[in-house]
Amino acid sequence: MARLVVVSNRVAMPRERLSRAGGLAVALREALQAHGGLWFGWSGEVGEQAAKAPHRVRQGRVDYAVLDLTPDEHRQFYLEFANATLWPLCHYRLGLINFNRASWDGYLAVNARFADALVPLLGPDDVIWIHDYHFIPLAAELRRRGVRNRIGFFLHIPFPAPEVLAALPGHERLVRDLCAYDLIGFQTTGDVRALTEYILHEARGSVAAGGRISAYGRDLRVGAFPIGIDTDGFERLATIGACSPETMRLSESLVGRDLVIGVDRLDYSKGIPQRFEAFHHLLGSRPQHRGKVTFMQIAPISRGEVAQYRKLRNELDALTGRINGKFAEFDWVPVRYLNKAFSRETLAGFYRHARVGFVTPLRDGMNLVAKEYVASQDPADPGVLVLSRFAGAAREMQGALIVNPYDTEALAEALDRALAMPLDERRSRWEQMMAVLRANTITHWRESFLSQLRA
Ligand code: ADQ
Repeated sequence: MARLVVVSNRVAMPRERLSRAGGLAVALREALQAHGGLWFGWSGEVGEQAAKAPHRVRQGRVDYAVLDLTPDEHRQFYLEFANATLWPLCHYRLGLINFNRASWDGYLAVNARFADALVPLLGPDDVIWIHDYHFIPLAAELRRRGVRNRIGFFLHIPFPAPEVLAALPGHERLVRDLCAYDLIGFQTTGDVRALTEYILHEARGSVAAGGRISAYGRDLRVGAFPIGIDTDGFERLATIGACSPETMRLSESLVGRDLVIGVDRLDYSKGIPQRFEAFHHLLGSRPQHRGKVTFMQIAPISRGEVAQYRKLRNELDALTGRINGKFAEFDWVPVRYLNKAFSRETLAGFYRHARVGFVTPLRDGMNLVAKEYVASQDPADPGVLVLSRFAGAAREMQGALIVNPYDTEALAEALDRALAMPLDERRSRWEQMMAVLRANTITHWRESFLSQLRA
């Protein structure tokens, strides 16, 4: 079978512990190992020199090739255009978009430089799979350099509706470049619809059955490939994690109180302040929960150099103080807020211990935390997932209590209902969700994308 070339912003190098890197990195590395492959991307380092050739390492059948970014590239490509323009745009946060031409040029220039470095590493039969919003123009840059290989793209975050996308100066160029791929994969059918509407109404292209697109002189396909998790692996991890010293200590510290858990990168797309407000409202409107429920939010700092993220941190610090100041007792603190990462095993143990998984993004491509929470539950006594309708995962996790994260009272009601839900109902909801997670694992996701790309 043809060699696989994976391109992603961050590359999980061989020395990196995959238990930290997560399910996606494991799945991609497995695919590379199966038939031999190359993983190409940013090293995660910033260096003064814009090296032409990447730094290379080989382990087993996998080559790793990474480039550093210069300080200007890091600012314009990564901090500004990727994370302060495309990220808020794709999450429907037009008010947070920060656009300037220098960063757009920087984004295109990094894609061009990465294409220059990748071309000499490619063989004629390689199948190339590019990931995420950092590298949308990469296929077009490769085509300009004569690359004729099959190239696929998977977008991990939402693809915005045409009215939203049109707010981006340069949207035509971005979609035109997107059409240089042979296969585009999105998380949901909603994302597919957003692109096909753009193709029909803005690009004046055509769309036929099976996601066949003709636009800008190219024929390509688009489809929904909802990403999954390593379901069996997570189940096992949770059984081990449930007996870990950390979970034991968590359990002791709760002295029999119910736990509501939130786990996210500290990001404004995740709806964390809305979650805090809802818990505040629950305690205020339903006094029976005071002293009986603890809400633990785990949110390691992410993209700390971007201004919007610093603002969010301040907001959450203040909310924690406000809720705890108002409701805490000498022997109970309602909110535990931790800016820390934990091992996957510890997280799985915490999930299993929590009566409610509280996942309320304002927009999210998929949200793997929702799926991991479900896979970690004890089948005999599962907890309840409260899930935003705006997470891609809501399309599959129908057994969750589906909520509108903008409606504080409805969120508090859902928490109240989840905390009181009888065992029978919890089990039947959980079984529905587990059946989906068993059918659509991360391996299934990867193989269905790659088999369509190779076809
Ligand atoms: P993210 O926005 O990072 O991913 P998510 O899907 O929830 O969001 O994945 C986060 C991962 O990080 C999960 O595996 C989670 O366990 C882990 N994690 C979070 N907090 C942690 C902590 N404190 N300690 C350890 N691990 C932690 C993007 C998109 C999503 C999409 C994924 C995958 O934004 O919508 O689901 O890619 O496609």
